[in-house]
Amino acid sequence: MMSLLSILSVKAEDGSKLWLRHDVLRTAQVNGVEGKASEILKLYYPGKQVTLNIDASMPANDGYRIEGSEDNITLSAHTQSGLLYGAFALLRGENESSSPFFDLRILNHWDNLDGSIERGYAGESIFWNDSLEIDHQKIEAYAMANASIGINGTVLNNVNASPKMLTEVYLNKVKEIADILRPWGIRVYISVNFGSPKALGEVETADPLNKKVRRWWKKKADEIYSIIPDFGGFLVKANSEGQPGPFDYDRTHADGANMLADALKPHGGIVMWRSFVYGAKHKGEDRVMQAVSEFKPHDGEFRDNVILQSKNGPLDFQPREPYAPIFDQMQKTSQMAELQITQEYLGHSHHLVFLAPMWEEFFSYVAPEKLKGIAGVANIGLDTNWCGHHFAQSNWYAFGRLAWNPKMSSKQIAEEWLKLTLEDQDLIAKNERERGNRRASRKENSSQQIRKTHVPYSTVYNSLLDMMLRSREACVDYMMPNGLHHIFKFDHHYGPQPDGFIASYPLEWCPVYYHKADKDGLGFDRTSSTGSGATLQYPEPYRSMYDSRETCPEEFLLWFHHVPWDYKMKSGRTLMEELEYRYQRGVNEVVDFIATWQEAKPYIDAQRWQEVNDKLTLQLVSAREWQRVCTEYFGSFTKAE
Ligand code: BDP
Repeated sequence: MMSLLSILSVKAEDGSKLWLRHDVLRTAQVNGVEGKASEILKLYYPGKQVTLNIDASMPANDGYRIEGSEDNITLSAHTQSGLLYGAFALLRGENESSSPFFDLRILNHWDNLDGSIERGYAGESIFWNDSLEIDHQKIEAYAMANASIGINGTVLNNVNASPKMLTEVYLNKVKEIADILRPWGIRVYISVNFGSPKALGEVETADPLNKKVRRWWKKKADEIYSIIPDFGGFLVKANSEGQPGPFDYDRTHADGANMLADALKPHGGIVMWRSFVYGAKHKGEDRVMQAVSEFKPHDGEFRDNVILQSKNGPLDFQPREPYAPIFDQMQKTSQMAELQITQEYLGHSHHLVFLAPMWEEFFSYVAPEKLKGIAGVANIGLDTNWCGHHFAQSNWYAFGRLAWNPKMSSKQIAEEWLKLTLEDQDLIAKNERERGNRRASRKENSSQQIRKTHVPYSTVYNSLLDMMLRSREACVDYMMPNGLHHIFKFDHHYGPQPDGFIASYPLEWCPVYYHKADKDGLGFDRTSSTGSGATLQYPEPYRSMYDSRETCPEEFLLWFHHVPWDYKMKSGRTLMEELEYRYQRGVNEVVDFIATWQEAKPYIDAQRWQEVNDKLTLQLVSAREWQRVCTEYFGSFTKAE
């Protein structure tokens, strides 16, 4: 089957086309999702006979069936979105039927209404700005990119939500955006501030059991659905990091979530209630335990249109964390996982870190079957290449593909992305020709000076793939090996600050709270016997495995144990030697990535090659800083009296 690659025109390569390197929306608008599917096929699948067919006997989801031969294909689906996803699958060169694992495949934008983005490293918001102007073309391109990887929902504003979001002016903007996204099968959701009725001055309280408050939210939901009939629902961060919530009125998370759920229920909307909480009810308890402490007692109390949304790890999007035990602990509550695509703790948009291996690791602990959906904190902004780093596009891509099929391997995803995004058949052919010519002329004239030959494309391709697949482990090594966590600089989270302590800050923001380095050793004791007992939140076999220093996987050792400096690791090295070894290994990896990128030069367009090369240089500087600062700081304890 003809693949997308052979029909692309790939000239100006500034990354703006993502993995869809063809002109977006060249034809007249066709309404409806079926319209988009046929439009895409006509445009990018020329000369093919594809019959589109809505088949009500198929399962009622967004899946599709591909039948027939190369030049006479029938694409069937139960829904119009299914046809659209099938059309994109054909463009990727796939010819197998498929259906999505999760019904909810949602991006979370942490975009503020003034256009800034919390933890965004790719420019300002594509949705919001002070002039309230919506760039239709941009948003349509965004919609198409999402549809091409199966994403079917998007939360348009930051979880630290402004109450203004619920005012008429902004809701009309949400409607405008929803109208652009709808033909691409994407629903809109918004983050809401729990205190809105009070903050907007419309009710004197935001108490979820107060009648006026409940009425206010019902009316608000009715108003939203009157202009956006397929509105998805609310995402809520409550009683977390200073946000208002039900605790302000002595009510529970269930009281708060259920009130919103009741308002949305008649319209079919959902509430995604976040479990990212610390420092409210259980202040002083080990931070990684607080979500379970707060939510477990309310398991079973939530309405059926409430979904508890939890980050993959119990702390906060670190380069490596054990999985969050809340996924096991809540057994009567619907749950979804929140992954962070934007690289807040993984080098921002300066570091090349392919995140699929991290998410694959998460799914190896938390069976996707336990989850209703998956949310990804977007890395998208107004930068020409959308994500700040060309390779960061692969993380947006990977999120979508995993939301469709969480059993896909990182390797499969990386291969797809590399082929769609970076390969330039003309350049490959040109270079292969040149290599051939050089070989021929060497044979004819052996005395001719042999110029350095290009590495063949197949070798380069394998190295690029390898680089992507190793990049997350490299990041763990040069930032926080062996279970170290949260030793970032305050506030911006780029770079190391292992000595970080500010008395006026919550202890949970201070690196020293997490690594607990002292003259005896390093690491957070979370064991049941002498530590915080966080291990007890895990079921067997993890509980016992993590609880004992001997059986705890070394990648989590300092997460669960306070370990003597001269402790013998499996490698035979002492703990301190092991850390030194890993920091060095991480740095070496980045050096190797740079060499790989040099080899790839002949095969990559000049602009993207140069931009990635510049970023790799920054990444190496940063990796070396991590290595130097951390080994010096931890080393100073081993030398102490
Ligand atoms: C932390 C971020 C902060 C977010 C918070 C959250 O530093 O900006 O608001 O998570 O997820 O990782 O609510």
